[in-house]
Amino acid sequence: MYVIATAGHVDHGKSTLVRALTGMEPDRWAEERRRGMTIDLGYAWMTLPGEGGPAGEKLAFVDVPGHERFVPNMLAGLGPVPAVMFVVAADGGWMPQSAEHLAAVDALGVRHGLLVVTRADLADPGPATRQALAEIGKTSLGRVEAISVSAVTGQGLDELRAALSRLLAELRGQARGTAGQSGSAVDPVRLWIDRSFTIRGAGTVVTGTLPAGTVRNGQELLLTPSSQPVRVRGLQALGEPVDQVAGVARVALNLRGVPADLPARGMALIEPGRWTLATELDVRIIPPAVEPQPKFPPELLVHIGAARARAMVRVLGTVVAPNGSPADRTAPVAIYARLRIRDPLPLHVGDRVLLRDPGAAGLAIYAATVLDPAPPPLARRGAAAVAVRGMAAWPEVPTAADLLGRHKLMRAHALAAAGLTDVPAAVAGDWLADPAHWAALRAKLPAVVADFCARDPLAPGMPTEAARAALKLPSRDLVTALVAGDVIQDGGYLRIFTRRAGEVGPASEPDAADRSDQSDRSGEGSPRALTNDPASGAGRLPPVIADAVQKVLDDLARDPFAAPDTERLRELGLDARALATAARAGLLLRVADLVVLAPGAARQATATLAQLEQPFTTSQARQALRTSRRVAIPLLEYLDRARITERLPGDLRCLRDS
Ligand SMILES: Nc1nc2c(ncn2[C@@H]2O[C@H](COP(=O)(O)OP(=O)(O)OP(=O)(O)O)[C@@H](O)[C@H]2O)c(=O)[nH]1
Ligand SMILES: [Mg+2]
Repeated sequence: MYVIATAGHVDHGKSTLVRALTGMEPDRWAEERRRGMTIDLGYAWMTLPGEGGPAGEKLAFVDVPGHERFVPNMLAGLGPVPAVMFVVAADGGWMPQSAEHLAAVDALGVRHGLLVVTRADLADPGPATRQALAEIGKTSLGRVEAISVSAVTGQGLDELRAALSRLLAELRGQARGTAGQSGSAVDPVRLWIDRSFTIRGAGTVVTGTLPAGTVRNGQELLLTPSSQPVRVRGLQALGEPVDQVAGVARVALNLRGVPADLPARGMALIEPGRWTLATELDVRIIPPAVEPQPKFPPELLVHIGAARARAMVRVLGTVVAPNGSPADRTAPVAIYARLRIRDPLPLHVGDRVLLRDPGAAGLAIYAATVLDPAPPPLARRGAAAVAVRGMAAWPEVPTAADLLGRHKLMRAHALAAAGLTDVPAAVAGDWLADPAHWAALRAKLPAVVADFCARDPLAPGMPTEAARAALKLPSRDLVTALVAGDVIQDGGYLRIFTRRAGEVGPASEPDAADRSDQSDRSGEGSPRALTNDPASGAGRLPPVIADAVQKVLDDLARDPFAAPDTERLRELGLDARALATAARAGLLLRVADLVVLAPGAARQATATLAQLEQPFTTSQARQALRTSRRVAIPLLEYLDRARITERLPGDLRCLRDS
């Protein structure tokens, strides 16, 4: 089956022609018949003769109104179809809505069609044909066949049927040229609803144009924008019950699970997981070649398929021709904009949307291509300019690699829902990464881990979660996937592999070995307890400080949680800097700037806290550790950071299981 829409000025004979071809009445409403004018979309179909295409092929018409008041209906009819039958009356000639409908056809990127000059019994069709062909030739339709007919005498109707057969032969296997409109039977379903009604005994029925994909009896689809699941309980194509139908097609679906008054024109039935439900989208607008350039109002109407939505427009930037002559240097070749809509539209990258300014005099229509149906927020100053530079470098329809370059990390299902198929291999789970970004993260990880371990020398390593947060990654799995080279992962911790010791250990300043060698040379007077340990790094402490630290450790050996107070530290000549150095060397556990304990205090505290009934209060912990709040609070916070304890509401904590 093929679907073709009519287009053309009011009263030029579109509906009469459809009636003459199909024998069906496209004007369904009494009011339309009384006024002799199409108001809403009409539907009719015919079987084609064999010429130029297979005999018996069905062709469905969507007949649109020509009157300027019904432009939204016209766009809803034209939106999802791949071909157009452009109608001009021989006695009317090229008229305002001829131009407007053609502008809509062009903005939608419709590439297939033919020109029918009607009412040829009333005037010479020559002049109208020549002018219409000239206008059509400038648009996406390009060169089309022209046939003149009279619905009154029947002149030209056989030629028209033959021309329609040839058009369908041309359409077969042809795409409209943008992603998401390729018209293949395996494409995801997005059926734009244009009518909804109730049939007694059957329930809710919707009709629409299915541009691509296959709808099957019993299939579950989602009704946008609410994403309510509905089941196809019955299926008709051109009045005949069928089990399945592939786009392009006109279809009627009997739906289960949806009240009759819910579906409405502009909603869509989509395959779950195959579409991005977009409320924000970045688009490239191809501006009309007119001077002066129109100014975008802050609000426009977005049309796609049979849908129409109000959009807040934020122009991100304009790209002008780089090597244009001075005169047209300011002529934009593309305008990049972010649109915000209230109710989500099911979109793919590459979808052609049409933007319309309803307030403008005449039909102000712009063609736009969806570049990103889920763009990142423009948080920082200058983010819009950066975004424009990025998008301007993309091809007409961006690829998965382009989108990844922008988002850095994306889930495979998000790319699939954006309609992108050229998806690279995942780096972890269903995560995909921009290769350059991934390489940069991998290069950064060792420094992040080393830094953490240097600050917390007695921690068993950097918790994977802490590394995830430090690298601002959305998942710990990504951290795990980044582990390579000197970084090793052990349980929930990351450590640097220390080659010198041939062992895995925390901390390890890369040049610790050199420094301890130096200290060995000049290390006279250092307390044995400190210099004996080859990995301690104590040797780089000035002897005075090493001495003082040893005194602190002696005190702590007697009373492990009685951290020296400021008085005692001053007496020993230990300031925050000295304590930090000692902590970095692994001689002290520094839980706050001026609160130090012996290495191993964390383990000891854990053992003590394990004796308590869980969860425990700070005060219970303080008593069990036989210390003061000055020590207990930073110590507990240290244990929280090391993920040994877990903080609960109400000043409570418990030990984590592992
Ligand atoms: N003489 C003659 N009259 C025609 C022919 N085709 C259409 N008409 C007449 O032209 C008038 C308008 O025809 P419609 O088919 O309603 O025009 P339309 O393009 O569908 O109009 P809208 O849907 O309102 O845009 C009617 O009175 C038709 O009878 C034709 O080939 N010859
Ligand atoms: Mg009509």
